[in-house]
Amino acid sequence: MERLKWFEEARYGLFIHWGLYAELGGEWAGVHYPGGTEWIMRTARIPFETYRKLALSFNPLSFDAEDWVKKALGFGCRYLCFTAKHHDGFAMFDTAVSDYSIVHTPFGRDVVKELSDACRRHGLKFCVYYSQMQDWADPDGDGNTWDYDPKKKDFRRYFENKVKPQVRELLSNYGEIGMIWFDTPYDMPRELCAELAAFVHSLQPDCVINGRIGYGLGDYRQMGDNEIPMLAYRGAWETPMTLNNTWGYSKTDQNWKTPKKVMKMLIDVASKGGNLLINVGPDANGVIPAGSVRALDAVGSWLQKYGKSIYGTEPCADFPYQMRWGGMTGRGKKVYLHLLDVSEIHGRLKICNIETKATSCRLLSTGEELPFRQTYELARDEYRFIVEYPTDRLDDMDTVIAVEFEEAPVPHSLYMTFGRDGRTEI
Ligand code: JFZ
Repeated sequence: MERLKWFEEARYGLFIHWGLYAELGGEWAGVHYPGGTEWIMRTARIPFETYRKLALSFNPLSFDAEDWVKKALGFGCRYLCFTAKHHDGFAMFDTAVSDYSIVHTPFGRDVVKELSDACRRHGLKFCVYYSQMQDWADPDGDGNTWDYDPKKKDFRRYFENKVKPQVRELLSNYGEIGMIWFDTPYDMPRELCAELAAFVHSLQPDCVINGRIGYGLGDYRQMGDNEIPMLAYRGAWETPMTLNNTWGYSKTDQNWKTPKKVMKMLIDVASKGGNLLINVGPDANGVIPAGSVRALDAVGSWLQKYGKSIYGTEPCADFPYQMRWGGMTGRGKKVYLHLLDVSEIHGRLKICNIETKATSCRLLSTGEELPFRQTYELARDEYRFIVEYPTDRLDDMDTVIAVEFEEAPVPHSLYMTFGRDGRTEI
């Protein structure tokens, strides 16, 4: 699908969860609520008339769209997805639907406008997150059972009076939107989801729609939060991932994933043809937490050197052996071996059952040729690819070996039954 081309090339995006909930940082009435702090209105059952008062004090004077976009580029991200409206119903953009929005706060500025303009200035694909079913500010939205009687809810009215007008505003007033990232469709009727998808493409035909529009109506498959499939799904897919344990800002959660852990997941996802959408949750002043910047800057530095082993890669074949040493990415006949943990291999990497003939092996960092050999063991009916690498010149994050094959490598048969002469019968 043509509109997915940029998405599949990108492989790595930055998710930004930012809204009124950043003012609370996971705490309410002296109680800290673990998990997603962006859910605090619901987790703490805060009445809407109380929660909305946060808008009277929201004034993130440190917010700087240019800084966020430059950080995203430094992280090596190729797209940026921003929460235009999360489940609390508060709009981080100028909307005619209600005054429950960022322009009716002391801050008064349209964050979506400033971010979309900055992304366009720097060639970063701008995308918006929109919660199309849950809306705890609206009696006809889903999820607020502590202020409103669910039996009186008229979801179609919510859909017509808030969802479609705001989706129209987002896809009409902010230039090209690379993707709209819908969320938690729950039991939204299929025909409404289909109507919404058609509505999006009537406004911007090239706008990618994520999988959480529901019923497989999206342009790609969406994994659950922090979930990576064991095997490669066919077609485009994406894993949304937190850096700590919450999407929104937390005053206490400093449990950042290490750069190496983020990289390992990025390699794992890319090896299966997926995208990683890694998240940051700026604080009430509009500052991205330093711990998340440090982690993502380190991954960005690695991508600066080795990005060609991630961006634009295609799913690798499923080889039959665990790769405890790291992972394999590639495109066509070029394969990148990512040595993340060499504690078990000591200068010699063996990969079994690659039947395709290799023509060269190089250290990606220096281009130096590495010795390698391929053998076939009749008695075991096993192909062996062995490459030797210098143990004194390893990259502490990830040492990448670029292998060129005669054609895109495929695994030897996975279904072997030995016949009399020791050969396989397939
Ligand atoms: C949803 C939101 O509720 C959450 O606040 C955040 O925005 C996240 C990115 O998306 O959370 C989900 C939605 C779906 C699943 C898990 C968490 N799922 O399908 O497993």
